[in-house]
Amino acid sequence: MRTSRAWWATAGVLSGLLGLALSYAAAALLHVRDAPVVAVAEGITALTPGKVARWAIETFDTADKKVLVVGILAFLLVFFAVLGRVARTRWWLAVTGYVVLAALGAVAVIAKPNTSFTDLAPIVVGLLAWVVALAALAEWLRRWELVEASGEPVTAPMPSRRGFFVASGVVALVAACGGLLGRVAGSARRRAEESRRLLRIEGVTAPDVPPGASLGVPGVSPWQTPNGPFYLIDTAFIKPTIAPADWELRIHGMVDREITLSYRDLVSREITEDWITLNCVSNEVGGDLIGNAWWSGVRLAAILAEAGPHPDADAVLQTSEDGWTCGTPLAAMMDERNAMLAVAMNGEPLPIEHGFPVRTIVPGLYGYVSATKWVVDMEVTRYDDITAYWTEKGWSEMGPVKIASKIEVPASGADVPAGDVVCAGVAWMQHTGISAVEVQVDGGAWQRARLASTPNVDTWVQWQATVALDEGDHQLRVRAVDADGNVQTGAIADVVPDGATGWHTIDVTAKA
Ligand SMILES: Nc1nc2c(c(=O)[nH]1)N[C@H]1C(S)=C(S)[C@@H](COP(=O)(O)O)O[C@H]1N2
Ligand SMILES: [Mo]
Repeated sequence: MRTSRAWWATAGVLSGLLGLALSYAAAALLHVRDAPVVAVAEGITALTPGKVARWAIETFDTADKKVLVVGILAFLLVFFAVLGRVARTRWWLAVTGYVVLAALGAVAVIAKPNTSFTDLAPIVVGLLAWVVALAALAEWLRRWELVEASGEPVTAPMPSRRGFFVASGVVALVAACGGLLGRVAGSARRRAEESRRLLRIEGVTAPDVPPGASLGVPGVSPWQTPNGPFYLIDTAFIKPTIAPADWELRIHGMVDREITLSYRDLVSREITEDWITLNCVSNEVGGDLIGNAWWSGVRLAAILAEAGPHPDADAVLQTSEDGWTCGTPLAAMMDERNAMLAVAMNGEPLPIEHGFPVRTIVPGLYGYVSATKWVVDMEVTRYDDITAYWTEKGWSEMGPVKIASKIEVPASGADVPAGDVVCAGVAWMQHTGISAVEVQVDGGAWQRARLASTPNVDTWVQWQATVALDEGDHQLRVRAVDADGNVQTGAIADVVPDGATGWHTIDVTAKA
């Protein structure tokens, strides 16, 4: 009787895994974008207050989502074991447990935008698998217990015990096959990757770094950020995988003519290309959620002009394939700046995680109000009538970038040889430009740094200065001045609600 407790728990875990595996396979087969567990994880993220979400991103870095999914799976394993044991004496309570889990999953799925009934099918499959598998295993366990309880000498091998093991093996095998099937069916990503690899977009060029843009100081971020190390920020657990042939962008709302663009329509237009620095509103002072790339795409001003926005419209509500939204000032998309539907990054089709096949790039605005990856919908509208993913969480409606600068060399906390010390880094104020960078030692006078050149006002600029440090501890500080003469403020502001401010300050020790 003792040992059979453990077998009930095992039966619970096996049934639980079977249900998860089959729901995962069903999700993949039905092309439901998220398996239920992932939907729950996304739901938890969406409900997480901004502060906690930021803490998670800082603590686990980009692994934050994996940590959450693994945490949910660990919780489920324990829960399944408990349900197995509960089923021994209170069958209906165990079934209720499954139903509650399934209901949670269903709520998470329904909470996502554009859900249909097929999106719930994986949950129904999983729930049925749980109940059927546990019922089958429980049947054998009860027989086994009856034989043991009868007190008669047990002749090995006991048929009921063997029956339980055979049934368990079958459940485990089906679960494994289900998991495998899910993986195979999850080939959407592979298809998108394949089409991306074969894609050649006419008019897209791979640039060289403009002469003079890089000062070549070791330790400073490369002026052109390669695609691999380019920072990644989004709310998608599983990145949307859209083959160009399946992509469409609908432009509608307060317009004279609704437009639907296919990928072919888009890339047959004139391609515009530019160096543009993209940064995240969540970038702390001195942080590295920033990158500079050569973007190729089609100017949004031309496309929007064709749609004919109404004069009283002031915003564009952009939606991505995975349901993320942001509100962008219509004016910023239509003025002389190079706001574009980007199809390539650094001369290559967009990497899938950076928005393949099409994303928005608007110079001068933080990503959260402009840089929609996997963009599929643009509604011309009014700010008064909309909210978006991050504004619902307390971030500002408007997100123009703020002037900023940082010291990359020497590294914070470094030991440097006393004497003349090279100090270098980057500064940025996209769509305005930087006119000067100044450094300060131990609160003394501000010293002008040398600036590299830039091809336009939309990129960051490298700077370099030489400061004299005598032996001992020192504090180095940097600030920038924009092309309009505005000096970067030293007032410290948090990243919420519209971007951090303050002078990047580091400590170094000069040694003889
Ligand atoms: N679909 C989608 N697009 C998105 C986001 C997102 O969560 N989902 N995040 C935005 C934010 S906050 C930033 S800073 C940029 C980051 O773009 P990157 O990951 O290519 O660097 O993408 C923007 N576009
Ligand atoms: Mo961001």
